[in-house]
Amino acid sequence: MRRFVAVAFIALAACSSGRDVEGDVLMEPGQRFAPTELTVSAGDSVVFANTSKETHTVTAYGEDLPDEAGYFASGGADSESEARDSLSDGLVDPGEIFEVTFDDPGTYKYFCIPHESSGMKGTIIVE
Ligand SMILES: [Cu+2]
Repeated sequence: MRRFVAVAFIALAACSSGRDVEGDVLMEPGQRFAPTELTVSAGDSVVFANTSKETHTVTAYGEDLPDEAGYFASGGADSESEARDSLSDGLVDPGEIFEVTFDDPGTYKYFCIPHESSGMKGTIIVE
């Protein structure tokens, strides 16, 4: 039991500067998406990975979506207002990912609900 506690402590210390998880767009320490703009091809999937120690959401701005496109948000909400109303459902924990497949060309703007006012926003361009 003592040994288990010691191992757990080391694991926490190793993560102090952020979480080791891979993705195409990172939710980085400092409340930002990186890169803030990413261009992909229609049909591609984009993995949003939370490499910070805070929880975040990946939430589409509903009004800015291309005409044909379906709405997307971590947590599976069907609209921006639903996503905002069910914030806790959409939270992506540190070390977790959220994946979206973009079938329709266009520009997709999105944000993190808790950190929208801090400017935590991004854009996916689908060609
Ligand atoms: Cu955030």
